Amino acid sequence: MRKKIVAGNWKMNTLPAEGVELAKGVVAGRGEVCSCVNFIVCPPFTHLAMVAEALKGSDVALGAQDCATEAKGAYTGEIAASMIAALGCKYVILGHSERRQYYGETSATLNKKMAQAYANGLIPIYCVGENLDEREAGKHFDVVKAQIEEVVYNLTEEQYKNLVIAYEPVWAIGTGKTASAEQAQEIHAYIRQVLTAKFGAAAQETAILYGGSCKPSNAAEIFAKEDVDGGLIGGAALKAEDFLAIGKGFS
Ligand code: 3PY
Repeated sequence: MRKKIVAGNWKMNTLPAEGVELAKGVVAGRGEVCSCVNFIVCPPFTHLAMVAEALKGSDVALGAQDCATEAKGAYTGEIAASMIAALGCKYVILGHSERRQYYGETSATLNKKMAQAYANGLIPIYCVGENLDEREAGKHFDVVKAQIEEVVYNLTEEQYKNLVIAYEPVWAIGTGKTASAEQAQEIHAYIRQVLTAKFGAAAQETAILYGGSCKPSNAAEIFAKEDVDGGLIGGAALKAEDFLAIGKGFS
């Protein structure tokens, strides 16, 4: 039985006090959603300690949105995986398309970040997905395959057991466009096939999340698909009510 996960990627939104209120709202309403759903919130780095405090005593997990490629040292402005782990993070989002697109993250960068995450006991939420041109050219399968082969295939079997994948079509991020449930299932099944080619039966246990304008009105239809194990949620994660409603999308 695969984990059902609803993870909120807050991106560069909320001030610390607002983030704490949001986290408290998630904790307060969490009981209304099946305990089988694993909620994760990923606030900006600056809020991690305060949000960790707000989550105390609940089963809502904390994640960061990124980590550095290096363990420590003279890397001005960077945040090490050990630092976010020390603040109580269990997860770290890596390879989000905004990081790939605006900050030039490549598979080489992401291999280093993955190594740092594992060295510090964090579970990566590794993001893959194609842009609009790639989708229109019918290259989406090749794109996600390469993103997996170049990074995930380098993991040991032990590391692979602690991995979450998020499929986020770039054309559906912040655009209001969503992949149809059928499009999501098609590519999630393909991702699982690519994972199976390397990791065998263990790929049946890997949670593959859908991301990209996932909201209360479309979550249930998408989550009903066999290979969709939850969502990585952007804008709708900024309102506790909507975030929790997405969790109710699991039937
Ligand atoms: C979105 O849904 O916009 C996201 O990018 C989630 O990571």
